[in-house]
Amino acid sequence: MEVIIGILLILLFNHTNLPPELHQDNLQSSKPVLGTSNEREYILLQSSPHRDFAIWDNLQFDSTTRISSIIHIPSSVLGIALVDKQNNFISWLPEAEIKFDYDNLGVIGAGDHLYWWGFEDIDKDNNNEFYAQFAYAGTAGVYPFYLYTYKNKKFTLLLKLIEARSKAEVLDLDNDGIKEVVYKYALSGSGNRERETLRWKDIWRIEDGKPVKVNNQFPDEYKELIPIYDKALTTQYNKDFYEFDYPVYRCLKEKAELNINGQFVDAESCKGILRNKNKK
Ligand SMILES: [Ca+2]
Ligand SMILES: [Ca+2]
Repeated sequence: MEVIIGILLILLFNHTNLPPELHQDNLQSSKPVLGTSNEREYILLQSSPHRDFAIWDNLQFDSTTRISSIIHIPSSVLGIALVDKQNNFISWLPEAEIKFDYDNLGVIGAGDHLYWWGFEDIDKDNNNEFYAQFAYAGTAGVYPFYLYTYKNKKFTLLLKLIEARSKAEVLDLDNDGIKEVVYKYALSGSGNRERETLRWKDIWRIEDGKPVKVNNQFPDEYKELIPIYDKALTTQYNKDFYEFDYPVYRCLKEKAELNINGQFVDAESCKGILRNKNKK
């Protein structure tokens, strides 16, 4: 037994002490290097709009170009840009640039963290879409989701969704070859109870080049929300807190049931109830 543990320890020790160059399998070129973090080296963005910008990660765009997440190193804020193979900056994607907010001495970008991204033809119109979900540090769990279409050599922002405790998925719900965007979120990110129970989801599809909500085409997707609202409306534990939002839970439940019955609705009017209630 001791021998086996010893071998495991040696293997573990050897793995974590690999020479640094063996950890750099994500990099397409190793020079020039601007700095290092625990995870990887930064590749200096050549012809950069700012000297502190580096390439964080790349997606292949075409034979000469990549879609790159760009990091402003001092602030860890990320943006998205087209970059050539020699690491020359070409252009930012719309609304995903890193900007300096001189009034507040801050840096604004698309997010602090890039969760996942993709570049593929999701609506089968022979033009690829680019999508990315970011995260912002903070308890509300705001994870901005961006969806672009690339047509006539131009990126156009189709969707930018920024809600609390959100999660986007790009998947083909009904196996018809067209992918849907499922965006789950909370109507309020102000407290644990709100984040977990004021839940909603919208289902988006690109139709004729425009994003449209198609919630009622996926009635089964709304069945999982009903028990969340029912529990919030009947719980006895900390009932006072839940009671405060009863009108919102009832509104959400009604909307979910309408989608289950095939009638399209979203939760915009429920957001209105929540806003008005909080004003009082
Ligand atoms: Ca497409
Ligand atoms: Ca589909």
